[in-house]
Amino acid sequence: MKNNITFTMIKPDAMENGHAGDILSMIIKSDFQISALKLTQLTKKQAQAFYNIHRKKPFFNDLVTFMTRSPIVVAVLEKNRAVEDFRRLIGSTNPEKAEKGTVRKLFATSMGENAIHGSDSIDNARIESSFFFAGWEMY
Ligand code: 3AN
Repeated sequence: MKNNITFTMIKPDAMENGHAGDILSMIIKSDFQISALKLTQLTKKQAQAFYNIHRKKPFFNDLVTFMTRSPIVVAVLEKNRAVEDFRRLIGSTNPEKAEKGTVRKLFATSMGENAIHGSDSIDNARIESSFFFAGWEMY
């Protein structure tokens, strides 16, 4: 696996509202290389495992229900300082606090339904990428 990667999901709200194309375009125009890409729909078990770190949080069940309700686009992205630059591109978890021009400012509807995921560290980027893609699917 490459060194400078991050992992992203275009979440059900953004998919349902027809924003996948615009979001992928923003990602590519921001100089991220797509290393892996697919459409998939999480099962309840997969969503619970992916968000295991949040299992004790009050929003956990709503998060699992939300993340399983529609297909999502998942991708591995490569760029220098990928994690940091991608977090800047997507904006704050709370769309009301997100900077102008960020993906969440443009497309997120609430804190729970916030359009997009971006890894918070390179270690998690590797774990999350491997959750969805086999080695031979990442270019
Ligand atoms: P981020 O996706 O910005 O890294 P995390 O990892 O803290 O945020 O949270 C994962 C996901 O859990 C968020 N993207 C959001 O969908 C949901 N979430 C986080 N905090 C809250 C909250 N206070 N209320 C509802 N949903 C939340």
